[in-house]
Amino acid sequence: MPEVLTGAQVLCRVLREKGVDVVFGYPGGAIMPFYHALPEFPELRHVLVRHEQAAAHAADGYARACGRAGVCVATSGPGATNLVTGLATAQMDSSPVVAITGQVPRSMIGRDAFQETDIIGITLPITKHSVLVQDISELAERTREAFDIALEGRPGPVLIDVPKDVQNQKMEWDGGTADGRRVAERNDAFRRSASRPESREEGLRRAVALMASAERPLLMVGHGVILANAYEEVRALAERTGVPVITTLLGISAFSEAHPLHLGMPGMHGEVHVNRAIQHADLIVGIGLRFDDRVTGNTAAFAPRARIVHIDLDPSEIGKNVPAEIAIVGDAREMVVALLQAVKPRRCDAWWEEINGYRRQRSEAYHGGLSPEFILGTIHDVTGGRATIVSDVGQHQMWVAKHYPYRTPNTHITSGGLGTMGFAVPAAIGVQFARPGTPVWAISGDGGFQMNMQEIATMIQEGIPVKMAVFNNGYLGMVRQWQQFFHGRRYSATPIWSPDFVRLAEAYGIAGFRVEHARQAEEAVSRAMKDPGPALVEFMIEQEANVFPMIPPGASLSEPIEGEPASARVG
Ligand SMILES: Cc1ncc(C[n+]2csc(CCOP(=O)(O)OP(=O)(O)O)c2C)c(N)n1
Repeated sequence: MPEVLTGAQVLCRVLREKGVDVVFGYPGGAIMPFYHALPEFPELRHVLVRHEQAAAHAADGYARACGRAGVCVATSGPGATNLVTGLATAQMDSSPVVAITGQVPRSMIGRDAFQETDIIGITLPITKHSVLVQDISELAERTREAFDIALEGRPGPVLIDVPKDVQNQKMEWDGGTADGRRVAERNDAFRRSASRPESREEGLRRAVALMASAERPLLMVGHGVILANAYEEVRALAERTGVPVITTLLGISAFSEAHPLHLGMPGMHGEVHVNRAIQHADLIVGIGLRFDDRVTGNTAAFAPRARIVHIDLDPSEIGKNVPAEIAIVGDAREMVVALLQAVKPRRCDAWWEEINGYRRQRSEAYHGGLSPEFILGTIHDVTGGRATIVSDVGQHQMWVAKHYPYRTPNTHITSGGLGTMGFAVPAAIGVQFARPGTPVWAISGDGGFQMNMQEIATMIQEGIPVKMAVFNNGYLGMVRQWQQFFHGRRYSATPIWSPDFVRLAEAYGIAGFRVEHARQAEEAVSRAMKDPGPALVEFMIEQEANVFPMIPPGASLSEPIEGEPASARVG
């Protein structure tokens, strides 16, 4: 007798078949059949978040940390719309997330039924793919495809919307009809044509020639290197050629910052010598990045002397932001291996000497004793550099990017593309699942922390020992900095009140510490680490500290602000 399964059971079977071990979600009317089936699948651990946005960020954090698809689940209507920010975040940063949403029954669709929302329409521009499953007969195939599409090629989020009656429909289970290969084949065909071998080979040949002849070459490394696991190959390429390596915000930790060939971060808050190197370079080999506007500043004035080689898996990225003279479409690792086989050893001593001449003393004026750099150094030292740092969005994010001494691949996780405040705390939950037994720190500002701090409850209920650092400056600091520099110091809507975070920790029953002086930092971080559960450390930092240097929005990389501008004193 063939087994008869409900749609909900089919969904769970496919999740299990895909090796899913954790699902972040929140129940509700239209997804109840799925939740009814879930207890029959003890391999699928469910984590009840406190807000669906957190489910999407947790799935995203999980995916970024282990490279497998992260799964989040929500009900129709408000549950589904609460996922939106998390999906857009995953889309911008190429993270493989599979979102499963309940939908009102098919007979009610289009009738403004209770909790009906067109989540396919809403998420169309912010997912790699989305699909409304119309019948149980296609449910297994669509679900498998969702995983294949999320992970295949350049990763991204996929949403499957499953009407409640489809979850309740029954079918004779024969393992499902297709195996998702159809989509993989289609994508392969697309990729094959986009990365025509002749043009790829020609591109590699020309890139090798340029790398041999350039006097001022740079390697610029992005998230694609982390996604492709190309650390060793990129290091080997740099070492063979002596070319300085720049890591973008999402490329941080793709190349050890202890390595003598590491130069730093480019762009809006990049070091002055890094941006000057870009402006003087005669060759930039970009690997797995999209030349985001936060990296380039005014694109018309970006790297005016450089010929650009752009290596990316996604052909639509090539030439999107900066014109590439040589486009190489392909996996970062494979392409770097191909370069490695052809480049001849060389050195760039004169170029290094020139760059070292650009270096300045750190211009960051910091008046208090408890500097962000000191705090981050303390977290690094106390954790023995083993921690994964998940940062939120704002000034502290830039301080983390600039000052945390990353040595280990893929230990820096942040929302780079969308810049989603509230990301760090829930994403850290997902990271902790992917890396059990290793320290995970969520580092937030007092603003972003208050956007998702409700997730402390999730950590407690699920026994997830994420450590949280809050950089409390009493402001939405990054916006306040812009107001100081560009709006005559009119601090409109940026002072922000916070609860007593130590008492908040107490209310949740977790360890909480406040650090007001540098001398208290090490003990607080150590005690947080020793506590077996989640812990929170609030750092009272200087209220009006700024991130320097800064390229004003729309300016070129040659126009950094390196200290308090005159306009800062106006008003
Ligand atoms: C969801 C969301 N809303 C608004 C913004 C705009 N924004 C960027 S940085 C920032 C201030 C962040 O303040 P805080 O979390 O206190 O961190 P700080 O900059 O002080 O380190 C704001 C409001 C954003 N990035 N994300």
